Amino acid sequence: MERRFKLPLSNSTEGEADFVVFGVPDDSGSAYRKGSSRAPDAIRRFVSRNEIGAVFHSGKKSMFEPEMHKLDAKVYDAGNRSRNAASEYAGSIASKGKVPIAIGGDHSITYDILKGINPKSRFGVAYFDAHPDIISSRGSYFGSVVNDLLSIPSFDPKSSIIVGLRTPEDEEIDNIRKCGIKVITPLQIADMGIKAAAAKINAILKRRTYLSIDMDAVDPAFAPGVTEPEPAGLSANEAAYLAKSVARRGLIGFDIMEVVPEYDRDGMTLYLAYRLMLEIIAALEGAVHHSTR
Ligand SMILES: [Mn+2]
Repeated sequence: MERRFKLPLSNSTEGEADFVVFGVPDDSGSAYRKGSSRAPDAIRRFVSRNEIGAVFHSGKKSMFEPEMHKLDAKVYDAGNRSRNAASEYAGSIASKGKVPIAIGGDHSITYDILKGINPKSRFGVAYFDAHPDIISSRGSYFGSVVNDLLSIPSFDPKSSIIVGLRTPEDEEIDNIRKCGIKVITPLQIADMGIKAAAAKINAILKRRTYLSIDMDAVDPAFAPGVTEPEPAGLSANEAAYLAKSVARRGLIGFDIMEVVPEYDRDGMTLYLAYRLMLEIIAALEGAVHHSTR
């Protein structure tokens, strides 16, 4: 039996933490290329063995410092939950005014988590993904997440945006138009510049926001270890910049999905997923205390 690792960012108890991370090792919603179920523990193992991101409180192990300062955030790594338990757990975390952070697993878990959180007032989603995941001819899998979200009464597609989209199917282009969700492609981001792109994304996210990151939003050059790699994606830096600009609004929760360790190279996707998590928490740190839930 391999010993279980905790994320080095875990520095608090469940009761005291503002941010609670949990893994959902489930890829039953993937249509093919399974393996994202192994991501939560692979990320923990990789960053623990390399002592990455152990930055907190004591400051004794500053491997790097998100936003060039030490995080004071209180974070708890709660280990793994089954899909059903994750839904319930995310709800209980959010109801205590903490930010639930999920590591997938396949992207369909995002729906289970938002169903569990069940936001009372209207909310939008910042959905980082190469694919729009808005298939309606089939449900409850990683290709139908955004369409499934439409069944949550407080979900507002018009205050939501798919960031990094580049591979929609015909059916999905129709569904995007029908429900009014916005999109921004990597080429549009390149054309307008990163600052204008961040402003555009935040102008659309008028409401309380959930951030969901499918690692395939990022270019395979930076994140090869994903279920469905698509070329010409966001750079690692663009993804971090845009995710942080969204996180500064305050979030009702966020997740990082679809990492497949088996297709990774030298842990680079595992490391980037963790780096994004640290950067988002750093951006949230200031926002969390004055966000309205
Ligand atoms: Mn996806």
